[in-house]
Amino acid sequence: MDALQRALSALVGRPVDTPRALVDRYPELSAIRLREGGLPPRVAGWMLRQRTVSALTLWRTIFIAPGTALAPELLLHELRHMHQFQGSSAFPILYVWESLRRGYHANRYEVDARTFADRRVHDPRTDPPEERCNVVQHTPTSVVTIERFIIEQERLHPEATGELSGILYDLALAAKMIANKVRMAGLADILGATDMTNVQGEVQQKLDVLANEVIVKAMDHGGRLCGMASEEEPDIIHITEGFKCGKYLLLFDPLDGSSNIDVNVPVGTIFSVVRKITRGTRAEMEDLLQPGRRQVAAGYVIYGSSTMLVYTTGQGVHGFTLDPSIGEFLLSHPDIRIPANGRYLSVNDSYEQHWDEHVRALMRRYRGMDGEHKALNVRYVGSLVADFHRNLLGGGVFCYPANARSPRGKLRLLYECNPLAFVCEQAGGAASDGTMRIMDVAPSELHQRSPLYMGSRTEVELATEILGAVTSGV
Ligand code: AHM
Ligand code: MG
Repeated sequence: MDALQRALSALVGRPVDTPRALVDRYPELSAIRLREGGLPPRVAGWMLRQRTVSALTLWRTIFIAPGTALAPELLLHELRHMHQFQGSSAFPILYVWESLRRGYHANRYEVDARTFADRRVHDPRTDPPEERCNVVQHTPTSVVTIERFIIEQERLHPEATGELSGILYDLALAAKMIANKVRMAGLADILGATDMTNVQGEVQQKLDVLANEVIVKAMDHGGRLCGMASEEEPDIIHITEGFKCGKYLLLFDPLDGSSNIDVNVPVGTIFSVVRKITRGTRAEMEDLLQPGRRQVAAGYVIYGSSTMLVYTTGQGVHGFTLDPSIGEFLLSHPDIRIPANGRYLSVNDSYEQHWDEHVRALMRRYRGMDGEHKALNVRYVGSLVADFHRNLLGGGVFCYPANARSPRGKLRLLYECNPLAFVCEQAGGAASDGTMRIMDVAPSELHQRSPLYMGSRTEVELATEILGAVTSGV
């Protein structure tokens, strides 16, 4: 056994943990797997006529040469190579080609990785999160639209094909159309549309069904998606025949919290993008049932006092506010960081009688009833996007525990938990189902439900501690 382990370790190295202090400071490093030793760094070294290179990234694994210090610059640099890998499976070939053409130091992938690591390490925004997040000041003649922002972000990725950016534009358009419908919802009665038939003689649809249709129609013809799944539909939504299929899939909840519309409470759209993993052009169930850590983009739109779109592609979280006068989403909240400690607790405690004793104990801790934890302020809108958005900006924890009536809770893993967990982790927070990191849960069905504890890192860690969980990533 020992001999086998030694042989394996000589080939693929041995796993090492990413230092906790580094993950705390750079939460994005929780996405990497580290191995020390093995053949990969040596083979890469031989190619460069050295004994070894200090680090080499292959897909999600970073191989470190023995004795290499785990400096943040190095790990962030390699993390960037991991993103480049995710952007194109042809990355190793493109990398070698770039090195031959421009030389190792001028290789665009190297320049990009150096800039990324350098900026992240020296950017003052990486200091411990403040209670307030950044808000952009636009001048009367210069604004950053979502389009400009996406293009500028894309330039940082030499390997980007523009397809993901296209998906984000199309989603922004769908969001504007839905925002428009939501704004008009209160007028439906006045305009006489409650008899199920509108002025054109068309049957009036419920807003969530309408939002579903808006998104499907905005997304199905761009040639970037090969399929979709919606909380509103039971099965895979295939791309209509005649339209080109792409390599991404979109999962979404078109109008979350839609029962709140009648009482003028904010509602939202939640979305998640994953890459196709099966062969062939049509989406398969396997493509949709991927764990959340494989998401390449995710976000939400909140239709509140203003409409905001917040998204991540794994490079931080950025928020855009819709300026209705020009019909554009403008960058308003760049690089959102969630405060490490919570201020708010969002939970529906009318289920208390159905919770188990551990959940009750956790809620007592959050309320400061044990005399140890600072009491959190309870705020529960009952509209996930609104509750999450407030906690993201102000610090807090959103909980939807399992209970005796709903043993898996209420929220859907693929349409609600995973996308918001990706946003939350990218903002420096955490998300758990009480026993494990949400984004590591392997889904087995499209409409699977999951308990959810999500928000400021300290509060989610308390949840996993009290619920007796062995966690990864939180
Ligand atoms: P929906 O997808 O049917 O709209 O339900 C999801 C909503 C969430 O927005 C919200 O957090 C939750 O349901 C509220 O549920 P409850 O009323 O059980 O607290
Ligand atoms: Mg929902």
